Parts: sequence; structure tokens; C-alpha cells
Amino acid sequence: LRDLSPEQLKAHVAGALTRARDRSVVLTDAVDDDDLTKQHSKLMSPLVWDLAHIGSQEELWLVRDVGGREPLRPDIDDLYDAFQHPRADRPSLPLLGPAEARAYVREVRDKALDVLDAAPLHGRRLTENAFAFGMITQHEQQHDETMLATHQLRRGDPVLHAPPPPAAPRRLPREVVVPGGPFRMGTSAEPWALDNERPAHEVDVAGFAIDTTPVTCGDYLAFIDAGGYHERRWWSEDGWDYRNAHDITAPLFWRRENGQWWRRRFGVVEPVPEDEPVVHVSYHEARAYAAWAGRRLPTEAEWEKAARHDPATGVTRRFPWGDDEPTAAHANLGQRHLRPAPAGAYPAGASPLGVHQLIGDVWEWTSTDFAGYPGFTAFPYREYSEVFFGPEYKVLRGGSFGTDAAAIRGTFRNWDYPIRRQIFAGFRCARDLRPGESG
Ligand code: AVJ
Ligand code: FE
Repeated sequence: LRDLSPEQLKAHVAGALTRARDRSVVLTDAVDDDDLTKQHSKLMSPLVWDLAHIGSQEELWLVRDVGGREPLRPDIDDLYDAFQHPRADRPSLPLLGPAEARAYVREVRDKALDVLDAAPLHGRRLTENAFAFGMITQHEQQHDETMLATHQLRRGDPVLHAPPPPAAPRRLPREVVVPGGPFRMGTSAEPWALDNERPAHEVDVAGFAIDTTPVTCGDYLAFIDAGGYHERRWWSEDGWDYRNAHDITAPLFWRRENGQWWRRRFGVVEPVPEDEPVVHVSYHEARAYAAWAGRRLPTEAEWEKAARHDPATGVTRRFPWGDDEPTAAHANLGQRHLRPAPAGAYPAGASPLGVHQLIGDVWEWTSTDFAGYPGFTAFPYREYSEVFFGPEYKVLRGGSFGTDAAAIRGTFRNWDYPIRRQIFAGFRCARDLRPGESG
């Protein structure tokens, strides 16, 4: 981005904003007004809240803050402040209706593009102003993924459609050994990296082995068939309490009928596909599976080293495949397919050591609590990530099929409660090296 002229950068930013809006429109035009305004799950906002919230944040950060323009709707700031109202309460607020929300986000966007036109995007202001536009683009894409998760929870006929993902060309070895030693984690250079990804810092990671691909549904069925959900010893104390409190015996959206496992996926019920990464499992289930398999979840630093470290050069890459932005050949991103791709389907996206599908397909649970890196400074506000630091949240990495390329990087950090299953989360396992094993 730094190599672009201000005009090229503006065109790039405008394009990214437009792509995010096209996606928001697809997600909100796909359902009728009743579906838009009702709550499909206590865990989620009504879709019409997400839509107006996207506009409200854009008004605050681009129109008012960068542009210094007059507020459009100061009266609704509070309604769309995520910290004022928990998701469960949002349907009972006097929200903008579908037509009003659509008109509002259009009006905000017109003003934001006007601000972009006039904004200085060069010199010292590049970082400040371009970052605000990048942040708002990512914010809209993040809420689009949230809306996609709401679509998955919604009952009724399918309304979203996409072609199936590519097939896997060949079977891969089960795991890859990542040699021990330091690597540079995080970033000080990515222009659109959020505060929690910064700064770059050296981390020494002992040698470990990590799964070549995320754990598949077929792998996970073996855990179910072995009685994994019924054996206390595989579970943490919190995990076992959670499993019992909700009588959890399979991933969310799975059901067993007539001797066969089925899953519901955006309104379609289909047999569970054995070669696809498992999705809609909580951290607790991921951890129990790993214990049953005689393995463990990777730490966040292990995940990032597997994804970014090139042992041949010692250089940390932006993505597993190198420094280029993701394309359709690298990773399953952006709702291009409405499901994870079979394990091994993205050979062009593999890391130097041959770890596959780190970016896209499913978010991957790590064993690490969400915290700031050494030297962390909150930016642009504490509420983006700092207020979530602590042991209640686990870090997830890599993005899912529902994450847009604009909102994922090798350094990107997501976080959620270890009980959450409605997000597009799966996992892969790791293990310590055995004595004498190279690494
Ligand atoms: C980074 C995905 C945890 O959705 O709660 C959206 C992103 N922050 N609006 C979330 C976010 C404010 C955040 N996650
Ligand atoms: Fe938000």
C-alpha cells in the first residue's frame, strides 16, 4: 500500500469498501423483513442491527472523525453501541427498520466516499487516515461474517447459494515437524493490522509437530464413536461442566438419524462429509478431542510460526504461501463457498514446511488466552481489543470460509469464549517432540 500513489490508494480503499457493502447487501437482501428484524438466536443480533451498526461505526470513524463532518444521526449512536446493549437485548430496542437502515447506510457511505475523496492520504496522514478506512472495511467484513453465522442459525429454506469448494488432489502426511528456535511474531509493518497484532517481536518456540490440515469430520467421528463425549478424562473441568450443562454430544448442527450423521448447513441437510474440516465446535470440544488423540492444541505462537516462518531463510512471511494477497487458489475465503473445503484442497496455500489450510476454511482454536503482545498500545480505542484481554477468551487464528481476504492476515487474531460454537471454528492438533526426534 505504501507504494501506491494517493489516487491509487483511494481507488483501492473505495474498491474494498464497495466489496464489503456488496456482501452486506447480499446477506441482508436474501431474507424478508420479518427475518431481518427477528432474532434467530440469543447469541446473535437481528440482521438489521448489524446492518445499521456497520453504518453507525462508519459514520463515527470516517464521516465524523476523519472527515470532521456534522453527525447524520447522533440520536442513534447509543442504539448501535455494542457495549451499551448485549446481543440478547437488541431486538427489543427501537431499532431502525429495514428500509430506514438501508437508507441510513447508503447515506453514510455517500458521505464516507466524499470524505475519502477529500482526505489527505499521503505523508504522515497516510497511516492515520488510510488506517481508519481499512479499519472500517474490516469492521464491515467482520460483521458480514457474523451475519453469515446468523444465516447458519436461521431456520427455513436455503437463501444463500455458492458453488462447492475445490476437491483435494491427494492425501497428505498427517503432521509436519516445525524445528525449534526464535521467529518474529506479530507485525509492525502491515498497514491494516489492528492494535492486538502489533508490534512485531521475537518469540522462541521449541520444536513441535503440527497437523498438516485441520481435524476433519471423519477424524472427529472417531472421537464420537469412541465415546469421547462421555469420558470425563478427556475434558477439562470447565469443559466437562459445559458438556454436561448443555448435554453436548456432537458439533453444533449435527444430528444422528437412521444410523447416519447429518448436518444442517445454511438450510440444507446433508450427510456429514468425512474429508471436510470439522466446524462449529467449541474450544472445550477441540481440547477434549486433542486429549483423546494423545495430542494437544497448538499455542498461538506455534500456530503463527507454522504459518509464517520460513526455515530456509529465517524470514517471517505475511501469509503461509508468501507475501502476496490471498487469491482463490490460496485459500477458501470470502463466502466464495458456503463450507470448508476438503483437507488438502489448497496445495498452493501451503506453508514452506507443508502445513495446509492455515488461512481460510475454519477458524482454528489455539490454547492461548487473548492478551497484548509485549509493547502493546491500544489503538484507536481500548474497546477494540484491550478490554477483552484476559483468561476468559481464547485466541482463534486463520479465518474461515466466511472471512473476507480484507479481514485476514497471517498475523490476524480473533478471540472468543471457549464455549462458543456458532462461529465457524474448528482446530488442528499439535504435540511436543519426542526425545531424540529432530527439531
Ligand atoms: C474480533 C470478531 C471478536 O465481532 O466481536 C466487530 C470484531 N469488533 N465490531 C467481534 C468486532 C467490533 C470482533 N471480533
Ligand atoms: Fe462492531
